[in-house]
Order: sequence, then structure tokens, then C-alpha cells
Amino acid sequence: MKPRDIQLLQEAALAEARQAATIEALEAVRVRYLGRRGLLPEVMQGLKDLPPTERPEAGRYANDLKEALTALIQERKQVLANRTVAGQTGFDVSRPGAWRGYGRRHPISRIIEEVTDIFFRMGFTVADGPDIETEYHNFDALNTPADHPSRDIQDTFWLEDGSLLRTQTSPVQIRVMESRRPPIRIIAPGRCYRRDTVDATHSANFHQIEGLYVDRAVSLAQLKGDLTYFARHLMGPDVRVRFRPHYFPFTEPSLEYDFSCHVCGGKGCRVCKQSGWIEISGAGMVNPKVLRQVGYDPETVTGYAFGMGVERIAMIKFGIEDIRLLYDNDIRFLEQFGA
Ligand code: 2NL
Repeated sequence: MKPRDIQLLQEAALAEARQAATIEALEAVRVRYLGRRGLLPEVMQGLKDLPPTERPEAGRYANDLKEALTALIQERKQVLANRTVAGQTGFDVSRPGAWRGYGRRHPISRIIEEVTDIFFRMGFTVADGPDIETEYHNFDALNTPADHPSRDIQDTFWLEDGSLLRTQTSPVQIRVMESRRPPIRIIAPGRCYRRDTVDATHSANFHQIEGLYVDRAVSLAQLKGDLTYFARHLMGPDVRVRFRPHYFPFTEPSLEYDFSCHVCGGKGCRVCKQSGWIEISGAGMVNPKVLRQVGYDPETVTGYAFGMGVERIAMIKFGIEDIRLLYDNDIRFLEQFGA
């Protein structure tokens, strides 16, 4: 066979191997060309009948044919074997893996971790308690008057046995004080429940973080200093903190605190409604009645306490305008705040 014909034969052989749809068909191609009585041995036999000038070239092409066809058959065999497995088991071992992406923490979890981390550095530890509480721990021990509107069925989820879904995390702090002696320095993050009508800023389930520090000679100055340290680590070193007088039954004196607006720096903008300040939450010196209620002597120990809404902090930090976005579980939304 002339060198040129051997090249054409190779093309035909490779095309047949590529078209073979089963392992059996592929084997037939192998036998037809490479088998002992196949076309290639015949070509080899014929080399000696060629003119001496064409012989080396024809020999090279015959070798090429053998190598190229052997390699292709090998490769196709693998592919067809995988396809057989896929057909039988529905699992194609040759397919690349499906990348499902990394998970991310929920923005609420992120804020809880960030806030507790800052208080860790100030010597606080995390305390936990039940979501279903007694009226005593949620209201009475906190000096909430019997006729206080927050106890109302319109504001609190009451259970049939007289227990309730906690409306704040303060009962955790009452439980800690009941079971330990000062010094106490705890932070209580957790889920709370109120019968709120859901809107852009209210959710019937929400999260709070409360802090409590009880020791000899804890002062309002310490509360202000500690909340300012907290503010700078949460919002950045330039934030300013403002304290305003307020009233809570469980603290005396009580105050509310604001951070300077993180968007305009205090000059006034749409976010802070031109006031320059963002309301964060409340705090105060633990009411002596609360200390006495848990068996502490208010003449010997004093304490400060504060609370903040986690969703509110998340909305401020991440610029989220509707609280419901935090609960819709839309990955496209949540992944923006992931870490
Ligand atoms: C707010 C205000 C506050 C407390 C929570 C507290 C706890 C105990 C004793 C005294 Cl055991 N006080 N907690 C005090 C002041 C304010 O939260 O606006 N939270 C969102």
C-alpha cells in the first residue's frame, strides 16, 4: 500500500473508533485493524513489495496508524465504560463535582457573635436561659408593676399554664443572680417574643442582648465608659455616644443611649432623620429592689444593666431597611452580609 493510502486508512480507522457506540463495537474496530489477521498486519506484509524509496515512509505511517488507533481505542474504552456505569446506576463517575458554595452565617448570628466578642474582651461571659419563662422571672423579679401594660395579653404570649414566652432576656440575668454571688459580669443573647404586629421594624420573634455587671461599687460612670468602648469597637473609633434620661422599672436611674450617625458622622442625613443620632437602646443602674429580690444587699453591691435589639443593630450596621428581610430566608439577600 502506498504511503498516502496508509494515511487514508488511518483516518478511516480513527473515524470508526470514534463512532463506535459500545465497547463491543469498539472491540470489532480493534480486531478489524489491529487483530492478527487485521488490516494493519496486511499493510506491514505489503511493505516489502513497495519500491525501496517509498518503503521507509510507508513504514512510518503504518507505525503512526498503530499508535494513534491504540491510544484512541484506550481512551474511548474508558469513556464507554463510564457511560455503562452511568446507564446502570444513574451515576456518571466521569462528571465533574457540583459546587454548592460555602454557607454563610446569618446576619443576626454575626451581630450576636460580634457583640459578645467585644464584651468577652471586657471580662463578660455568655449566659443562657429558657425561652418559656415564669411570670416571676420575666416580670415580678424585675420590679414590673402588676398592672404594667407589657404584661397585657396584647403584648405577651401567655401559655395556658400561666407561663409565657420571654419578652426580653432579663429573666436569664435574674436566674444567674439567683444562683451566683457577685461579682457577676454576663451577657445574655437570645430569642424573645412579643405580640407585635409585623411591619418593617417589628417582628413577633426577635433577638436581644442584655448585659449585667454587679460588684462592689459599680457606677454609672463605668456603664458610660463601657458602652462607649463597646460603641467604638462595634461602629468604629470615631463614633460618639449620647446618654438621655429615661425610665425603666428595673433600673434606677435609667437612660437611653444613641450613637452618632455612622452614615453622616453626625451632620444630619436621611438615615438619622437629620438628628445626627441613631437610637440604640436602654440601660441603667440595677434597681435596688431587683437586687434585694435576688437576695443581694444593695448597700454592699451595685450593678449596671443594659439591653439592645439585635435586629436593630444588624439593620443599622448593614443598612437593612425592613426587618422582614432577615426572616425571609432568601439566600440572595442573606449572602451579602456573610462571613
Ligand atoms: C431596651 C432596654 C434594658 C435592662 C434592659 C436589666 C436586667 C436586669 C436588671 C436590670 Cl436583671 N436591668 N436589663 C436594663 C435597662 C434596659 O433594655 O431598650 N432593650 C431593648
